[in-house]
Formats: sequence, C-alpha cells, structure tokens
Amino acid sequence: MLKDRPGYLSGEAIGGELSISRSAVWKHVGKLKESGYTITSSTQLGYKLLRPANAPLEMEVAPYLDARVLGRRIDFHDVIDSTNREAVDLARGGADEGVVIVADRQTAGRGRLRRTWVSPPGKNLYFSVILRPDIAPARVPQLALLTAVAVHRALAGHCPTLPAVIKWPNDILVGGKKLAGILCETGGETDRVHYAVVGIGINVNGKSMPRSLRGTATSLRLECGGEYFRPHLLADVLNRLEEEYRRWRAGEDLRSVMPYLESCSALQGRTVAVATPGGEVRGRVAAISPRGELEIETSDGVVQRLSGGDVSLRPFPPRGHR
Ligand code: BT5
Repeated sequence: MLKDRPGYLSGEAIGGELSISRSAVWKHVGKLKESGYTITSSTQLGYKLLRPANAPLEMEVAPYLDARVLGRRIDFHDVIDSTNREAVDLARGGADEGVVIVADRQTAGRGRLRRTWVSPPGKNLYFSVILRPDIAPARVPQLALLTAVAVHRALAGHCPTLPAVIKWPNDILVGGKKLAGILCETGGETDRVHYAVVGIGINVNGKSMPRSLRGTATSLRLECGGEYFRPHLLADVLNRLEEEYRRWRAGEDLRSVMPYLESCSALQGRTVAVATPGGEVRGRVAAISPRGELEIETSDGVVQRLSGGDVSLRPFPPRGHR
C-alpha cells in the first residue's frame, strides 16, 4: 500500500483496509523497517515509504520476474547455513521445480569439494534453484555451464561494459578475480535425475572484499561502480536461466549456448593445469565440447576430455607447443 502511494498514508487508513488495529499497523511497519525498508512516520500524517529494502525479498523480486516457473515460490531467509543445503532438503521432500531459496547471509555457504563460500550480510546474492530436469545423469555437468551463461547474460544486462568471462566449469571472473560461483548438487538413480539444485553466489555491492578473498575476488560494485538493486538482479538471473534451461532441456547438449560460451570463455587457447580426481592434466585448451567437457591437448598431441576439475592458468605453453 505504501508503494502505491507517493505521499503519506495514515495508520488508520491502512488498518481500515486490512481490518487490523493501528497498533498492529505500527508493528508491521516496524518489521518492514527491520527488513531494510526506509519508512518515515508522522503522528499527524501517518507513514511514507522513502526507499524499498535492497534485499532479495519475494515481494521485491516479483515485479521484475518474467520467468513463469523459476521463482514461482521464493523463500527468503535473513540467515541460513547454506541455501543449497536447504534446497536439497526441500527437493528430497518433493518440492516443485522452480522453488528458490535465497538468503541475506550464509553461515556455512558451500563451494565445491567441501570448500566454503564467504557469505557476509547486506550486500550480495546467495540463492539456490530447484530443478527437475528429465535428463540422463551424464548431462548433469552441463548445468553449471548453462547457469554460468545465464548469470553472465544477467550481469551484462546490468553492467554492459563489464569484461566478465566464464571460467569452466563454474566461475564468472573479471580481471582474473572471482565475481560469482556456481554449485550444482543433484540426486537420483544411475539412469535418472530426480532433482538438481543450482546454487549461485554473486558478489554485488561490497565496496571491499573480506580479507581472506582480497586479490582473488571482486564485486559488481567494485568493477562497475554504484549500488545495484539485488532483487532486480536476482529476477534477471532467474529470467535468463529459465530461457536457457527450456532450450537446453529440449535439446541434447549445450548446443543452444555454445556460441555465447565460446565468445566469453576465459580458457580458450590458454595453457592450463587441471586438477581432476584422476590426477593433474596439463596442456592447451582446445575447446569446450557441446557435452560440456573441457578438451585439453596435451604435449604429446593427445586430446583429453574432462567433465570436471579445478583449472589453474599456466603462464607458459607446455613443451611441444612453444
Ligand atoms: C564455487 O565453488 O564457486 C561455488 C560457490 C557457490 C556458492 C553458492 S551461494 C548460494 C548457494 N548456497 C551454497 O551453500 N552455495 C551456493 P568453488 O569453485 O569450489 O570455489 C570456492 C572458492 O572460491 C573458495 O575456496 C574461495 O577461494 C573462493 N571464494 C569463497 N567465497 C567467495 C566469494 N564470496 N567470492 C569469491 N570467491 C570466493
């Protein structure tokens, strides 16, 4: 009601409309203020909204949402251990595709391989989307890249000059520093995926990085200046992800995003070392395959296809490529 009204609205008028007392209105306004809304009040005139909360609350995200399925339910938590943990629990319990769990702060944000995602309050986006793709488990690794394309497109919409690149298999980097990370967790049987949870962390409005990440991480604000409205950015990631996800599900591989992926891949032609469960692979990145694998040409000319791993860039080409 306050949003629809440029001026003041009396506690009596609000109470009348909602059939609640003036003191109940006062309590609700108090809660809105706690959530970050700037509301001024005057005994004579009532309440006036000066600024909405820059927090990813469902009612702030909804006006920007074009997606029909993703985000049809958005559970906001002030603080949670991990949005991925919560989304996985809900998915196991039968939650529908499109449910989104978002938090202002995480106390145990997850990265891959039991690493942590640093998740301070008040400035960033941490959210997880429940998907129920009817796909073979072999396609699961493609989801992180597909999501990276959606996140990259959304970021480009908010800061067109951002020189962001996608680093296989799950990072968005700017100037070699990490701006966003993606973590997919799935459950199912050998031949069928029951659910996939796509977790996304984006550093949005931080003016500086936590000490542990200085030099290795960055934020949208640091790269582009200004403060970004988190609900709008979250909605746009969901809008783009729904588009990409629909096309991907109708196809057999990542073909629908290959041109985009190739145009902003951080690794094309680079010399890398990739830590995989089977050991380290060194060589030159020849391509990302439509199946989402990183194709590495090793010094003996053999092409290895990797479906996951940690990539570090090497300054010099390996022997045989000089
Ligand atoms: C990732 O892992 O990049 C996946 C991150 C996914 C986080 C989201 S937040 C919402 C959802 N809920 C969760 O619990 N998780 C997901 P990985 O590639 O393993 O990278 C982890 C590494 O990135 C850490 O070891 C740090 O070096 C670095 N890092 C941690 N926090 C960071 C941050 N806020 N910004 C940039 N880098 C960070």
